[in-house]
Amino acid sequence: MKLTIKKQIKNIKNPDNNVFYSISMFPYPSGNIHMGHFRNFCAQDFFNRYKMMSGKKVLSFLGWDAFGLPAENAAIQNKISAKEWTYNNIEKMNKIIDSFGNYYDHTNRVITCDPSYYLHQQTLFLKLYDAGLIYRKKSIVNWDPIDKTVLANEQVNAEGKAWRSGAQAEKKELKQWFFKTTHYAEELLQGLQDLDWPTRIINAQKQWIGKSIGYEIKFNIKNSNDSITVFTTKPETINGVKFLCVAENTPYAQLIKKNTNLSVMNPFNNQEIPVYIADYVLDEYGTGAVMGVPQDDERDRNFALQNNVQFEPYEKNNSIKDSLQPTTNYKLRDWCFSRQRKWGCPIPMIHCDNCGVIKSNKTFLIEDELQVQCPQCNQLAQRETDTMDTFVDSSWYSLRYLCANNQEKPFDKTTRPVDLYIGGPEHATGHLIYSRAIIKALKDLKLIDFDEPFLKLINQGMVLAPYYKDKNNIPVFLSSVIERNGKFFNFETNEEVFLCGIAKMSKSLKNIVEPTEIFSLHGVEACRFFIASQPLEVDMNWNIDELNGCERFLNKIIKFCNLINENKKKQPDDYHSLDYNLFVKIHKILREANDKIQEFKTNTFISQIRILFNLLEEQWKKNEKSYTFIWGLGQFLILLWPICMQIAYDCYHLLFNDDITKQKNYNFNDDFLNPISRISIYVNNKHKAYINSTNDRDKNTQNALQILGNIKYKKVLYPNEKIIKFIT
Ligand code: ANZ
Ligand code: ZN
Repeated sequence: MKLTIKKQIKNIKNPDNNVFYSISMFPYPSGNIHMGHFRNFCAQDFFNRYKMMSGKKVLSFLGWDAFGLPAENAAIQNKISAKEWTYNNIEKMNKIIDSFGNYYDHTNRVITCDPSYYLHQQTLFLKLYDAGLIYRKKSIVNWDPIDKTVLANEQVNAEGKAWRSGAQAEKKELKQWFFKTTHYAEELLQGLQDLDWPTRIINAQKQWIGKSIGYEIKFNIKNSNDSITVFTTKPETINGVKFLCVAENTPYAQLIKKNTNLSVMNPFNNQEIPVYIADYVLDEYGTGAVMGVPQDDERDRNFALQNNVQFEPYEKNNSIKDSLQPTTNYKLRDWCFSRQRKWGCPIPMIHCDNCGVIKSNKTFLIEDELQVQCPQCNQLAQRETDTMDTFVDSSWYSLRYLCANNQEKPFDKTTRPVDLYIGGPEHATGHLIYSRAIIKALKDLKLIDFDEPFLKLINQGMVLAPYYKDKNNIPVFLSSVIERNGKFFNFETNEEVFLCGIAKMSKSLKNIVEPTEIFSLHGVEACRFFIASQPLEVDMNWNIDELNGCERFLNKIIKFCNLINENKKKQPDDYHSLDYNLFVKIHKILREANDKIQEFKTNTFISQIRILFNLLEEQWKKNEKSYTFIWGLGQFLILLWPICMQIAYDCYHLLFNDDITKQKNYNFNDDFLNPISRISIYVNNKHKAYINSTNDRDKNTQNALQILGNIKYKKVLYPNEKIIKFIT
């Protein structure tokens, strides 16, 4: 039997190969656990447990991304504190997560709204501030007048309405705190090469960083000593330039406002051209000014048509690049991370009338007085009331998990990058950029010795479910729908309902499946098995028929193990012989299954589990019992254990009176090969089969002939104890 070498999974840098640090993106304590959590956390657990079975020390934790606006809003509505609301929810959610059966190290708990976390975050802030990586500047922000907070661009819709309150967002100039993400633009880009991440996330980050190599060209203003410099990636279009456009918030715009008849000279052909202010030019990209080439650029053309600027074909200047120095620009912006919120990590800065805005000499609890003594002049001053964006909290929690009980420091030498990180793709250009940038900064501060937080990333797909509506087009709860003869009914009202499609589980479509409810109906292990049987990175349909199928399969396993156990007790002698053919078959399946889960392909792993079970059942039906058979059943249970721990544990204990968790995953180089000594059979120098060896040459010859179907031969040779050769 020839086994091919399987494609290796990418060899990711792992400082200590015996440790596997593996976490899911930590949840927000909203109070609800949904199937999306279940899928994400359980998938993580499958890999964790598989790694445990392979002898790795698995580090896995569950924490809470516990600051944020919903707690504050709930506090206003429900008259309980944001803190109480948050901790109640954590407790509630923890109970449900416990029932998933996942492994976590609970001795190190990270809850970001806990002082044991956010006080350390303030010390990190101060270090980053000292390093010049944090600064304060005026910027125009989207302001929500109802929620009274700054909104990110993504939080304002096309009509300019705030995402949460629905208020018309206002533009406001405010002083905000920024982290210098741009300092890391090139490193963030280069670092992507070493990451084992989904291609679409890598591409999204590349695009977000937006590296662009171009040239700066200076246009002198007519009758003035001033000039306007543009950034262009197409300098060869210089002869087609019909105007310059500058962005509103630039010093250039000020010049135009002063002199509305401003024109500049094209340095390459001395043509005089007008200058405009246009909102398609970004103030924070390049130089904030562009040269308009209506002939070749669509935005420039639209602008020219609107403003009656004439243009015609022109000659490209292909040698212009020789006289210019290339410059690099990035789309990436510095990160504005201050929020006008109470329920967040305080920013440890002081506003003093005498000294200005200065560093605090201590960290603050949320509840601390706003009035403080200035550390420089001892006068009464105010501490900063803005708090940090929750993405600051989530940028370094993976470091803290490993040493969450360290009271002196945010983290220590035991911290390390995450080997396997699982979470949704929606964080591609948010959390996953912020965290990478902060980790790079912490490395620069020599606080850690690695510069990427997450070595391997997997995005799990969403959990979808069918949704139904009644004849008035009103959604009906999925749990109230039953099928009768191919039609669907609401069993509470007996009215017919109609299947409308499959969509992400949501309250509005009433197609949510409650984890606790479904566990009590089918058992959590059937649900885990169902999750594992779907390709992890693709959206999955929560299909009850398929879940029922999983449940049936698990019941079959239990029944089968009971049956074998009874038989083994009655006829133990049947289970001594070695069946080499069966061994090879099982071996092949085990090899395949192990490869698949190492490639994080749970669905094909499950297929191999099913194939192995079918093989064993077949064997049993043919009444072909052997030591190999019972060994194969044990291996089957070891494979199953990461998915269905309880069933695998109980069955293993029943059959072998041993603890399954003390076993190891099957290994191709394992000694299992050795106790079975085999002989190769050749016919005319062609390898045909193997048989188990006996010490008797004649017996071996007879056995071989039996397999070969009693062929006629001229001669039989025994070059050594491992080979029989027939010459016909
Ligand atoms: C002349 C030209 C002719 C341009 C042409 C493009 C096509 P990327 O690749 O994204 O870097 N540009 C420069 N600064 C800008 C700003 N602040 N806001 C908006 N647009 C800006 O794009 C660079 C190109 O985008 C530059 O090259 C410039 O227009 C424009 F046929 O210059 B180009
Ligand atoms: Zn002062």
